[in-house]
Amino acid sequence: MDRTFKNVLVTGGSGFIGSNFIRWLLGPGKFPGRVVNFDALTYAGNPESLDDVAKDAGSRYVFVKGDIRDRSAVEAVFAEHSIDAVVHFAAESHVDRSIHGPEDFVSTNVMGTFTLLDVARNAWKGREGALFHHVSTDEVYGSLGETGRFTESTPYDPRSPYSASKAGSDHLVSAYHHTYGLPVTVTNCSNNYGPFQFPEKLIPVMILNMVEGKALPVYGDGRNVRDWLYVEDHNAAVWTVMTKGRTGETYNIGGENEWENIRLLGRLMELVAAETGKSPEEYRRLISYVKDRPGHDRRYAIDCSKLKRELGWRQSVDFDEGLRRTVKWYLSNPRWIDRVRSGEYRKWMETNYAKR
Ligand code: NAD
Ligand code: TDX
Repeated sequence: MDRTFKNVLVTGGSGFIGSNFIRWLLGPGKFPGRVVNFDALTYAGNPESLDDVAKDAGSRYVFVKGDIRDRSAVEAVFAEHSIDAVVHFAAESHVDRSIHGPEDFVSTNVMGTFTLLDVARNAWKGREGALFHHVSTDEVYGSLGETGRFTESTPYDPRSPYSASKAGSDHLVSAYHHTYGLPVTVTNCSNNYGPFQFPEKLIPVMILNMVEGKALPVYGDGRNVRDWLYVEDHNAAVWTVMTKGRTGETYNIGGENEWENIRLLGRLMELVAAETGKSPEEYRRLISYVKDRPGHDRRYAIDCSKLKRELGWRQSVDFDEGLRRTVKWYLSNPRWIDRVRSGEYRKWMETNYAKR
């Protein structure tokens, strides 16, 4: 029988994947209980991403501004809302930022996860049916050559401060399960794309720079490969694992959809051109090969056959369709874009990207 929950704590629910998760979960016919979004609102968190949900869901949606490293704030939210499940999205998530400033990554991703785990362990002593779901990344497995795919038993080999901090958090989750019996599930997913992604990641950077006539910065030779998955398919997989997955298990999630960055950029140019009425050639002239990211992982590819075989998950959004939706969304939400670009983000871009 599927697991059921009453009060789900979503950490990082104002970020890209978390906000899409909450909108999806509180949509028709999925989950009758309450969602508590606990988010520190860093540069990457924008509560406006959930304005519609806050209006429509009434008391089924609660926002609490708080930091996962703040033990007393986490304890208070567990006690006040009788939390029986955690979906842990909150993290520092951008690889380039982790290269320039690794400290926040270790602090939030490792110490923050530790704090959450420890509070959950104390809050759930003797309680049946609770679950801590940890959202992680394929980057913990390192970098692939031309062939092969990451499975759940691929040894960890993180290369960036970001992926090392996520690997550390994965190990802590596993340790809390084996040592203290905390009921956990873990997912490691490939690259997500879709609406509400902060314009520092490849796809939104490229869409917005095309529209604004700015250079399109391609790192290195542009031949690095990523495996792309529409954010809603990731979120459906997370919920499938939370409700049907075996505790103590890890499930890989992926799009079975590998693209070299430069080829993806070509497709994106066609889709943006179809919306703006310009020619893809105009965008092609904006391509600018820039210095490579240090330690740039060459290729990611996920084997998600365990998730498909055991839990019956399937992705539902085809890549062209998902990219088309994403392009349309970025072209029709200038207010959201201005809002997220006006904060810390802008300062960081000015000091770091200006030097390239
Ligand atoms: P994001 O950067 O868009 O959002 C992160 C959210 O966490 C923000 O709302 C931010 O305010 C919040 N946050 C950061 N530090 C916090 C703290 N100390 N306390 C409370 N809240 C804090 O990230 P995302 O792309 O939505 O990623 C979400 C999760 O999914 C991360 O754990 C990431 O590692 C994982 N993941 C992301 C991808 C991807 O392609 N984006 C792929 C696989 C896994
Ligand atoms: O301007 C750019 N130019 C460029 O060539 C940017 C932002 C990226 N790139 C390249 C680097 C990567 O090969 O595009 C690829 C994708 O880069 P990102 O969007 O930064 O994603 P990535 O580093 O692959 O990590 C993402 O997927 C896994 C998320 O940011 C992580 O949070 C997630 O865990």
